[in-house]
Amino acid sequence: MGFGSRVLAGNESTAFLWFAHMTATTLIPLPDLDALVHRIVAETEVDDIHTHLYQPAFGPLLLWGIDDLLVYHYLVAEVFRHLTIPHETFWSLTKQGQANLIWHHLFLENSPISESCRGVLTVLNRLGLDVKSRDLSALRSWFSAQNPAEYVTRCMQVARVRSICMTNSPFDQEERMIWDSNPVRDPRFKSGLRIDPLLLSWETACKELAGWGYRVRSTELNEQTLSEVRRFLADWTRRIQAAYVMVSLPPEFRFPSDHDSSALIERAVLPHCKEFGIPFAVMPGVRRAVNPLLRLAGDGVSACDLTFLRNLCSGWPDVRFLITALPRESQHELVVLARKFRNLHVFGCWWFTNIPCLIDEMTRLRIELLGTSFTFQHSDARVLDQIIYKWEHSRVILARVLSEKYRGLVLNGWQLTEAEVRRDVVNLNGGSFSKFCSQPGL
Ligand code: FIX
Ligand code: ZN
Repeated sequence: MGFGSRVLAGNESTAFLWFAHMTATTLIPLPDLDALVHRIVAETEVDDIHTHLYQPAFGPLLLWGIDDLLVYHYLVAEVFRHLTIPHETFWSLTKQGQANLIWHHLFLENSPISESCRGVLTVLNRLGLDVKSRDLSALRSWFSAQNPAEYVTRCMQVARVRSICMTNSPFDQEERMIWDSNPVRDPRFKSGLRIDPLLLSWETACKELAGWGYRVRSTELNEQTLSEVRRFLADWTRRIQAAYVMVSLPPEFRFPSDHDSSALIERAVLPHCKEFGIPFAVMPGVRRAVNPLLRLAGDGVSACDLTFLRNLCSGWPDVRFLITALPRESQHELVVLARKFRNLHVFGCWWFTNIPCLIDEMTRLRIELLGTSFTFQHSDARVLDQIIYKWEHSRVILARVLSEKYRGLVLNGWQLTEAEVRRDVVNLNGGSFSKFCSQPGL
């Protein structure tokens, strides 16, 4: 079906889609709508608004290639279900040794049908590599011949990702050293200022701030300390050109409360976000280190109370809040909150919710209650190549859900142009986010 064809709703002669720029008279049966929506969703470039990737100038911080794909913490958690060796023995292996074990247990001894395993195969297949020979050494040779800078471009092209937002933490020593060397910015890579230690472990963070020359005292969250915290936030926001300030939160997080985080948020973070006109992104529901033996793979999820979000949105109507929540149980309440507060923008299916059955459920829920005024997905990729699978797997679901929704409109006699479908898809993949971030009058 060409662009600009006209779509008829099966035998419903009054219900049709009207595609713009077209050979206007071609009548297309409704079943073709599906293919068109899939194509538009597949073609439309996305802004990936939360990842753990870095621009190539950050050197070893940018992870990519087969071994990093295999030792992704999602797969580490899965392989321990099959291993009988002590955890420490696994950790004492080299990255390749760990990857060998993961390949053996999750790909050879069992079919790789979990979402994270399937993702590795999607990546390899879309890069044109042979997966059927199951030859890990051959895969390694191919990856070792790639040049990281060119490979970034290739992955972004294959994944049709236009921009990638990094997670940048001043509290990460390795990353700080790179910022200190004033890396030339790659315009495709945006920044998010990550401040978990500041809000969740104030005493330790305070010592670090003091060491960096800020006149802060951990015992007193007084005017001077809070204004120095604001100076710290301002310095880093300018330095990294942060698009937003970001924190992940434990299930028991409350606001307001008598925890240090409350004063820090109320008297430093929120005034800072207001002054710089940038959102505060909150990611609630993660229970860190449920099993510390698994290291990065050991975090879990617990139901969380979103009252803090209602309090933030209603108490600070002139601050914008971004949110992605980890528990499945929070998703309905969250979307209803977004209907009540225009300073709240929901984004992505985070981590344990980034699996097809929940992406499908959450996307329907969000579209049915919010239309296109949310951000459909973010990749949360830690390994560059993952953007290929995370976006492809999600796009298939978005296309399916959208196509069903449009079909319902057509059956009601609504007419719709291809340009309108493209507009909706753009909005769901970064357009609504940009509008939200630059919305005047908040
Ligand atoms: O807090 C976060 O940003 C999480 O996404 C990570 O901590 C987590 O480890 C992850 O990679 C999830 O996808
Ligand atoms: Zn993340």
